[in-house]
Amino acid sequence: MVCDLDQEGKRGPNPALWWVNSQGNEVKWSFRELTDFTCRAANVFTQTCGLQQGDRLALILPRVPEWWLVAMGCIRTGIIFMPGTTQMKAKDILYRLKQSNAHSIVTTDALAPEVDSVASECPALKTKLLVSDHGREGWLDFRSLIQSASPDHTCIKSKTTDPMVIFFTSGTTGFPKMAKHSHGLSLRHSFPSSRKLLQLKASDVFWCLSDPGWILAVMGAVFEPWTAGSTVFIHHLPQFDPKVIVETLFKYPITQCIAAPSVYRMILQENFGSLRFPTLEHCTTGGEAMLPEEQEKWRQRTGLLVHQVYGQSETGLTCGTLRGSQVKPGSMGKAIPPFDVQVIDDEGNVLPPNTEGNLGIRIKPTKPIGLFMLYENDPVKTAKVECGDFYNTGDKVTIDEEGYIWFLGRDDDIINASGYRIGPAEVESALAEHPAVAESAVVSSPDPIRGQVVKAFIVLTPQFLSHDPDQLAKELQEHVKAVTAPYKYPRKVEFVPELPKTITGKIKRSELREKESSQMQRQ
Ligand code: BCO
Repeated sequence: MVCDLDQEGKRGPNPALWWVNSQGNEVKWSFRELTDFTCRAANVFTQTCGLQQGDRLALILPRVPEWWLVAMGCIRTGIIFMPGTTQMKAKDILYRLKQSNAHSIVTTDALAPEVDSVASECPALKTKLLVSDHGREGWLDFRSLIQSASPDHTCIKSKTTDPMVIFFTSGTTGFPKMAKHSHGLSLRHSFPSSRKLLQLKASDVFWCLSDPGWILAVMGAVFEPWTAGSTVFIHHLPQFDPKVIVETLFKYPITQCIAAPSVYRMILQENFGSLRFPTLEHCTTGGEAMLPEEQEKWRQRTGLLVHQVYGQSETGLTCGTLRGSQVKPGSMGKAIPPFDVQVIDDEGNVLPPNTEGNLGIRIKPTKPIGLFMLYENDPVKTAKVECGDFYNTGDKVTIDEEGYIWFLGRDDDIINASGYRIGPAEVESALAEHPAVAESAVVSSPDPIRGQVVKAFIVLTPQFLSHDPDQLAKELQEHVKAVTAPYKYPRKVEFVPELPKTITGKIKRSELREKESSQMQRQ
């Protein structure tokens, strides 16, 4: 089990965690130290904070070593942790705390005021833990508590079916759903079928570039590497900068990395002299689709193939191209057992090879280990994604005769912008708070670097009709960045006199989406 980090001193000599930042600071923990610190974190939660198995804890930290202590401390105690990106604003945090009835939150200086501004609306919230070098009134100081806590802790005997983590995931309607996973999510990474994907060894230094708010980081920066005894490499990366990534890959002995396709594209777009990294052996990508030409360009520049994986917050690693197996550029590889992945129609019938349909994961007669349990507090949405004997991902794919799966897109309103899953309602609701917006419709628009970007079609209120459109577009973008997580802001804005609607008044987002796609194709 991942929690037995030290395995009685049997781990290799390499650090378990290696954290660096651009100021030259470094933290290296052995597996023994990590066991010690995560036991201390467990004791802080249960003894100091009075948290119990099944309680919920919101974990909103940037890439700092304490993130790993909190996550592992929760796993040891059975406290359900809920990772979230530090891009969140007060409104996003309030929604999460209320929906989940969170008992505790761990965050940083930057977000503490946002939490304080909404905490009175969250009666279940009992403890607030701050990861900082400074104290703050009403907050417990996580760093000093870790120093004084006992390193003796007995890990709970969790069942595979006990809840472990909740990911908030955007849907086509409304606000994010809570995809609840059991401890089976971590267990699955120890299955031989899962180990074949990256074939990590104790000597590997593995860098997952995803923000720790997403499932990709929980898998790629915790379960995958630590199950193998590899080093988890972390760069603080407060802002994304391709130059820092390239320098890091030259400077440190990183052997494997995983990042969204947009990261690879943004590196390729820059004029770097050489991309022949001295120790990098294996590259993986996930979160959005990568085009064959992009994979080929990366191979030409680095000499390395990019291996695609596919998954959702609901499913974890679902398919991928195993290390050492044939890479079919543009394909996201084959199903990873125990998932039985099939292409299904809307009734759950299995379709033959090379036929477009939905990517389905068989859940009957037995739900596979590693698939989410349910959407918390939402039986209707949980039932909606069940389709015959399958969980319906809603992603359109085909599968070829050899079992390779090819992503085609979605036919609903979800936007996948540079690996972020964004629901239109979240952006439309943020826009609606601005006095200039009478109505808006938010859709995806194709983008050569980010795959897709958020585009907002906006009907203005009469008093703003005479405003300078460029300036107003900028103002609305800044407004969205200020009221919700900025990754959702509309990178494109178009003012329109009216929105296309059905007879019943429903906005026809599909019409706007198609208009965007055909316009981009013509360019
Ligand atoms: O581009 P702009 O500068 O106009 O705006 C950016 C940021 O500058 C800005 N921002 C960030 N923090 C802010 C802020 N503005 C105000 N206040 C703050 N506190 O907001 C915009 C954020 O957009 P971004 O995050 O896309 O920024 P960026 O820097 O361009 O990053 C590019 C990527 C590629 C690094 C980023 O998009 C990214 O990390 N994408 C990957 C996401 C990911 O990991 N997805 C995986 C999900 S899990 C999954 O899919 C399952 C797979 C198995």
